[in-house]
Amino acid sequence: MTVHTVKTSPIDGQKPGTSGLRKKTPVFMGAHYLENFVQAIFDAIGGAAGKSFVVGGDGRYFNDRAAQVILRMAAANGAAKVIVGQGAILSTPAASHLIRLRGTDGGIILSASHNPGGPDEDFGVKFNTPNGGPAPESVTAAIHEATTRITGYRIMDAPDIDLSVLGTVALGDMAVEVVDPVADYADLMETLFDFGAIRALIADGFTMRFDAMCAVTGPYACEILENRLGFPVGTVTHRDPLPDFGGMHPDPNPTWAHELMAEMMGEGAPDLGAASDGDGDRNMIVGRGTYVSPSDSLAVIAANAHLAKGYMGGLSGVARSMPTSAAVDRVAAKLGIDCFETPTGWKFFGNLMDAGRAQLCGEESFGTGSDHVREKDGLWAVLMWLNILAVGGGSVADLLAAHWKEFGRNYYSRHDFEGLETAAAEDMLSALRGRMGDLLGQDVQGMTVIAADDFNYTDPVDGSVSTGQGLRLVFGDGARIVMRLSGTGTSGATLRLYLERYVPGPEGLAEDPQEALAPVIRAAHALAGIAAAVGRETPDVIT
Ligand code: VG1
Ligand code: CO
Repeated sequence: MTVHTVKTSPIDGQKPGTSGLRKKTPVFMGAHYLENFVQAIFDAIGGAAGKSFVVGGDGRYFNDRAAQVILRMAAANGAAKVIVGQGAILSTPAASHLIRLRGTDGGIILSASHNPGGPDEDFGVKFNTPNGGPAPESVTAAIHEATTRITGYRIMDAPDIDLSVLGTVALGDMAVEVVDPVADYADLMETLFDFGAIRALIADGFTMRFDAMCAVTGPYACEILENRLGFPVGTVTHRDPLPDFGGMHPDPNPTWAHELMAEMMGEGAPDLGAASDGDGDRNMIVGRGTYVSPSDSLAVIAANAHLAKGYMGGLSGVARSMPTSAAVDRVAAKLGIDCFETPTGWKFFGNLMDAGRAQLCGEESFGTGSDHVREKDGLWAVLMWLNILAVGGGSVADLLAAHWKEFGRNYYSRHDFEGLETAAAEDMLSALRGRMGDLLGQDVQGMTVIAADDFNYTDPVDGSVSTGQGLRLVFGDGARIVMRLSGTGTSGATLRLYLERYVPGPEGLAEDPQEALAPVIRAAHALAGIAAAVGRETPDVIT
């Protein structure tokens, strides 16, 4: 087994976005592309010599090949050990857990998460730090910098490792330990939730449907929901992970998980419906005939987490991304705990969780999780809902109605405009940014602008500053508009328009969100001139 240093030169655009580096699969499969990026990761963290890493991914096309390349590169770079999920499979939260459980020097996750997979779709690579969380901006910046001055990468000449067999084998001087991707994660869930109470709920006739969307959560959901909790076989649908996700778009929202939505809104729907994304870190929660917005899910979990055994002592604090609705803020205020507002992307929660300041975190984009790992965690959220319903009683609809009655309702929606011309979208936002000062005090759609800015964040733990994280317009009645461009796409630009309006109740709590938000939507279009700037009136996806 010889180690080669292969000559290479920098490849443009290897800049991680909101969550790792994502590109079209053929780009990642191009000459030196993956290798350059992986070498840059090792270089940026001071080399791999003597270190241990976790490697695994969501099983999408090229996952298996990329894992073999990374193993040969880790060995050539002198790593001591790589722990890899069987078949190179690990959900993002399971990888985060394994990094923490084994105390490794980090991990490399192969995933483009909610983006479709396949030979012509998307692939991605993400580095997680020893705390188990996505690399913070300082590390991703160092990785990007390393990609711009790379001259060679180290790789070992060796046959493929058989990753279907559990156990430890040698690759040169490096140990490769192939582990069951599900077992440790499932054990962790049993420490957090009351499986006995959930089993009793099931024995009482409670039914559920979990749509794994042909992505990585299939094996996890089958083991936990069917094998360990006792839901009947077939509760988990689209349960076999496929390299192209069976052509599904593994993003758990009403648009892409339409099969689940149809079942949950139809006759004889199960009590609870849920779906997860490509890499298992997102969740959608649906009750019988009742869609739960992710921002509301976060608030309901914050208010009821004490019903789960892992959280009985009460939450130390909560955090949400800036575009996420303020529903959880109201719960935090009642509980008398801190509520932090961070930029979009899970990497910003890591420091707060490490410092013990935020225990529960969430994003409007179907991401919820706690400090049990350092990633958002789809199945965790589903189990939390099951635990809350099992101990607290009632239906999803009852729980939501009671929550709104107590706290009022933050009507919320996100409108995505996809495939825009990047320059036009950027120009629109910079024009709006330039006019922010003038907008103060203006009346639009019967609402007055009382604050307008571009969100900047100073991390309260390490003082690092992140600028330009989204334009916000706040109105006198508590309504809010946020606009930013997606950092996870692989072609063109996606404008995300986030809309929110608070209704204290007791009247007006059961409106259709799009109707309740109609004036806010009109105000957003009028203020930003979306149609004129990017030529689009209607969004592609509404969540
Ligand atoms: C999106 C979401 C963000 C999430 C990110 C990664 O980012 O808005 O909340 O953290 O995806 O999620 P953006 O930049 O496209 O808005 V995942 O499950 O795709 O890793
Ligand atoms: Co994901």
